[in-house]
Amino acid sequence: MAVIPESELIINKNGTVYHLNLLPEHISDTIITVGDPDRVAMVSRYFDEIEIEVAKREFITHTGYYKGKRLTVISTGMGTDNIDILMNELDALVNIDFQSREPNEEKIKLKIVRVGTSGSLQESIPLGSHVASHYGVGLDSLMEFYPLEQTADEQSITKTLKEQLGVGFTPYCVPGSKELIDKIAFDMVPGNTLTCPGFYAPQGRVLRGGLRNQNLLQVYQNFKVCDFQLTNFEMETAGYYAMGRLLGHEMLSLNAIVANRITQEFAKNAEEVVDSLIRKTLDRI
Ligand code: R1P
Ligand code: URA
Repeated sequence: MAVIPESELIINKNGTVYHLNLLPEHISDTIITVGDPDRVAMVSRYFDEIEIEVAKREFITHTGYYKGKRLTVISTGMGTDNIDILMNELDALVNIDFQSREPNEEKIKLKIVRVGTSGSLQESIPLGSHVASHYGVGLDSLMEFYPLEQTADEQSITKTLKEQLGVGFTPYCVPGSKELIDKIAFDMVPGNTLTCPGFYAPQGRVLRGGLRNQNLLQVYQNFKVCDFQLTNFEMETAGYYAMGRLLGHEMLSLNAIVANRITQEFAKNAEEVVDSLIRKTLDRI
């Protein structure tokens, strides 16, 4: 098997992977990810014991035990560019031998669950809901660079969205893990999550920068292919799902709805909505 050069898989002097700053033994195969670095402690405060705490840039990692189960929680910051780094480096930690710089013959499948905040695109999904992303639809450019394969149904969704948005790029569409949905999200609102490359104009928000497509929010809200509709948006889910498909990991994105863009409300108890999603996830993962 090909040796991966030093410039491609960068290993720090202390043997840790470049951005995450972690050694293979620092992580569990079951991982909760969050966008906000401060949310890591909101998860690990429920651990019986914290074994490892590592920080570099926006990637804060705590590994410990919750009711006897070894879990890792990592923050990613915002956006799919960070998910590119997170997923490649987590995969390298479990599937590449750092001594020989060769991929291991036997591949480890990680279970990765995102616990994030999100805005609702439907009046029927109110503030405080917990939405499980059955699909992630990406409007970001990450998958322009990977050989992602998509089914005919997935391609029909992204082709229609491209036409309706009138954009020059093709979105991508990938499902989450059915096993993780059944195990963790069985009582949550089933949804299809739009992953946007920004919080303002890409999500139809106007402060002073303006908006090219004045009907953007309506296009998202009314988008329909057979029974496929968009329920909510955020900034990472589709990147996770696509990288999970490419690298062979099991992925689930869970969304605490803190904004409803149709009713134009923002949750006054956003921390509580996130905390109850954290507790559900910890108990079921
Ligand atoms: C924007 O406020 C951020 O919140 C959402 C979006 O995906 C974006 O990262 O997720 P997190 O709360 O997990 O960061
Ligand atoms: N996160 C987002 O990306 N959008 C929202 O509206 C709320 C949280």
